[in-house]
Amino acid sequence: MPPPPEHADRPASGPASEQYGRIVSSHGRHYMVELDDGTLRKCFPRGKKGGAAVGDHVAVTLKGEEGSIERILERKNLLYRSDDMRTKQFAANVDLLLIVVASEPMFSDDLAGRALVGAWTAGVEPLVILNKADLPSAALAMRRLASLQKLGVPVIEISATDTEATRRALLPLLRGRCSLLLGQSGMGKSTILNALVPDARAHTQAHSQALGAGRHTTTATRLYHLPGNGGNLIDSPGFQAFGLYHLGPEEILLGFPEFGEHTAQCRFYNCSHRHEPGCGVLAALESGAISAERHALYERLLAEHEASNSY
Ligand SMILES: Nc1nc2c(ncn2[C@@H]2O[C@H](COP(=O)(O)OP(=O)(O)O)[C@@H](O)[C@H]2O)c(=O)[nH]1
Ligand SMILES: [Mg+2]
Ligand SMILES: [Zn+2]
Repeated sequence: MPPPPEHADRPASGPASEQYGRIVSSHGRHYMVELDDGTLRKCFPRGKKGGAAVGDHVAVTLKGEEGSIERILERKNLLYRSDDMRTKQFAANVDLLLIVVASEPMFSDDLAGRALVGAWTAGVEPLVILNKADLPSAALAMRRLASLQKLGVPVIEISATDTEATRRALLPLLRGRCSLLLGQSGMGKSTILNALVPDARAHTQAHSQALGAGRHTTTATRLYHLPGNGGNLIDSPGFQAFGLYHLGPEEILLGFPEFGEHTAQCRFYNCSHRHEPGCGVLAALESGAISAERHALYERLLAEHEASNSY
């Protein structure tokens, strides 16, 4: 059988022992790989090489029950965050980023804005899910999302505790695609996952047992198949920080597509859109065409990037 086109770097005939699969969970140094035949194998990266992420397609060689990851096949994208201490990979080959927010506890505008920038700079389509729509405070959260909605980012309201309604709202959007659930702790990611993947808890336990990893696996990132849907859903641990230190000035601008038309008006070709005279972006900020909150986030990301490169 010829390799599927999205795996162009699969040789038509590799070493007989080499098989292909997808990473469905990661636990420190080892990974769970789902082989093309649907079986799961615990795999280790070859040598000291790390860097594989959940969602990666990989070539592995099997040795008994375990395997080693020989290569990471070509990626469509990689979503990750970074600060001056370290880089944390969320997932690879993501089609849709589900940014989960809620009003109790109230989500952070800053973190939601960063997730959106992360999606756009990686070329991933974003969708904001406002969960806990049953709470009266949800209306306040919705108002705080207005600046993102104005940019054309879709926002849907759900109550994940209403399993049937959640399935009706989300499953059609996730069909045939790989989606990543991202959000702060307490926003309702696990509740959404359990509504969409009814046996998610059982799967999690099976993984933990196979890995001999016990209780510590609760913080792992994991890929689940949406039953009868052809889509996959990746659940990730909640985060309290979302550094984007790896993004340089040009990449940061990709996260602010609404600045684009205004940068054409800037007097200086190398304008940083912060303090320069004759800056089109600052003029748009002044007139209200660009939101103050978005421009403030832009300035924070630039300042963080500069600070991280200055020592
Ligand atoms: N009122 C309400 N509470 C919810 C909803 N979804 C989740 N919760 C609650 O919010 C808390 C955090 O949910 P959880 O799924 O664990 O969030 P996670 O940390 O993002 O995985 C739990 O107590 C849930 O029962 C919802 O739609 N409405
Ligand atoms: Mg959770
Ligand atoms: Zn400018």
